[in-house]
Amino acid sequence: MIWNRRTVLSSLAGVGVGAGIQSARAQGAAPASVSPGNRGSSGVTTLNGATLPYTIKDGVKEFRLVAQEIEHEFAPGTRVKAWGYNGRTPGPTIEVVEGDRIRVLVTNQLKEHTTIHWHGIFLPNGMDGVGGLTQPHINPGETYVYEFTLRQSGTYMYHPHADEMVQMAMGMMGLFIIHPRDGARAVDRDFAFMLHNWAVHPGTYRPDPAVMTEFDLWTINSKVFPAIEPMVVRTGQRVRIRMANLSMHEHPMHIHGFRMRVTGTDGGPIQESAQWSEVTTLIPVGATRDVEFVADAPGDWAFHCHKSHHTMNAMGHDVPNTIGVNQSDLVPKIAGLLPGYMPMGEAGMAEHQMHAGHMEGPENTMPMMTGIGPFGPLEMGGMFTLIKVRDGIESYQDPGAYKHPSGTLAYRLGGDRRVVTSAPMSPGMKMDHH
Ligand SMILES: [Cu+2]
Repeated sequence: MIWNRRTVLSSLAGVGVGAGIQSARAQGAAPASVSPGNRGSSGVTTLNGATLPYTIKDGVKEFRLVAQEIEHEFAPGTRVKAWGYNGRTPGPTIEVVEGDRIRVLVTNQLKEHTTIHWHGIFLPNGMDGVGGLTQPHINPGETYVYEFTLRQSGTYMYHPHADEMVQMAMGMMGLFIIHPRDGARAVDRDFAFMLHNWAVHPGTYRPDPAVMTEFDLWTINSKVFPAIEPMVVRTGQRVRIRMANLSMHEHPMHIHGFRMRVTGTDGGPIQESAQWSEVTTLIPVGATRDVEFVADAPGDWAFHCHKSHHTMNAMGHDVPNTIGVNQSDLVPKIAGLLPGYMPMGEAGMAEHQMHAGHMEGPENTMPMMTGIGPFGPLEMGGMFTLIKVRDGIESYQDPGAYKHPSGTLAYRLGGDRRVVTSAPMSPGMKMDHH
């Protein structure tokens, strides 16, 4: 079946986009750059990310991806030399409409060969991007052209299929989102991100691709809490979250305050009668999941991986277990050998968070637990962020901490049960997500 311009434009209108905006974006887009915002033309917000602009040439949407080494910051305090596309990891999100014909020019600025595989997408075999099998590798300095017509909708991915273990460990991956041509399944807020793991040994600057299971950074769109953008939503809006996982572990992603309908996988949309509800949905390795919910309760709701080691930043895993161990008689002995030694961990690890601000760790290494909320330390890191639901907001800027209405806040038994208003976060300790 052939999709003419009118069909495509009307389908764009169906997902809330005017044709004028679309063509303005297309004309204004510079090749091989990313759009200034993280919100795509059809409305997907890639957390801390960007949408790849395109130009239209002979009715084909033409995109450019440049594979390259980049400087990347997981959160203030930890920077690495990673690999990505167009200056970022994950690469910019490709956002298109079912029926589009697309052309992607892939330039390799790495010092080794690469390819791009279009994960989950129906295409001619020779466009599948498996180096050595369906195409020669893209050597350093070369540009390859992929061109195909999109025959499906849903949430997919792109990633190298060449020296894959290394290139994905270094951060090379991106989202590929195809909107249905009939405008079906429109939502008010449409968020997307990729889950990943990194081995950045404390004090080092390059991810270690040899690590197979013991990673120390767990990221949402290559950021860790508190640097992950919150998902800001107006009360009553219908929300979709698209999650993709190219890490080496599965991630049970957990929502507070709502239940999520699982509405799609990288096999495409799930028909309504077959959708199911969960508050924790597993994102398997090499898969995507779409979930939807109606944000009918205001608040600052946590959203995170439920593997508790995945909401931590860098930590040693080979430490002796000191919980319940009285170390008082050992302190003078150890302090004689290690000046400044502090015993920790007898009652638990919460005190680690309290020391994070003034105890110096290894260079280029964030504290294991971090983030300060209106009521104190959050003791989180890694794959943790917030869904901020607010009544009547006009802007999706971070609205700050939620102010709990009287009578809706847990209180200390025997304490003064006054209305406790959320204290503003102290400057310098706020949850920075840029
Ligand atoms: Cu996880």
